[in-house]
Amino acid sequence: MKKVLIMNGPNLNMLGIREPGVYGTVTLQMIKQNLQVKAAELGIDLTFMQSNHEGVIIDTIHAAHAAMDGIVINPGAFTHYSYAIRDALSSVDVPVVEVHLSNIHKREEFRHTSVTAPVVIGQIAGFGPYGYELGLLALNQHLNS
Ligand code: CA2
Repeated sequence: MKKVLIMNGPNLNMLGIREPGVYGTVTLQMIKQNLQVKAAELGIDLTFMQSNHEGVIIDTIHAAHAAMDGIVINPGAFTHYSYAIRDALSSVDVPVVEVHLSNIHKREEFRHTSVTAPVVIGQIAGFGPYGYELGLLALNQHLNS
């Protein structure tokens, strides 16, 4: 059974709880539950995590080496400036899909840059919570190809 790690960066624990106008009303718990259903359909063993701490995210990426077949990550605001997370992603030999709820390319200028995008297979942005499902499907296809 393939093992996939879903990672979420800072403030994503507030999804559906604060600022519903920007990020919608779906909570991270709801995203997790939906992904668990989709993963079961695909025969994937899913692990889900969220952290507000860069070091915890980096340690979790390192631990995924040899333990996971793939990663779907929404690094949150770390996307735009964390070279440490980028280096961690490129240090492990694990395929990664980057996901964003919002279309970061049509928001503020600082969100247009993703320092992690160059070290992942691909990026999905702008489809809300469905983006995680798309990310899982894309990763699954990559792992099976
Ligand atoms: O669109 C995305 O998924 C983001 O990764 C979300 C990050 C943002 O910094 C990135 O530029 C794009 C922010 C997640 C914050 O989520 C909140 C949810 C509810 C209330 C406040 C923040």
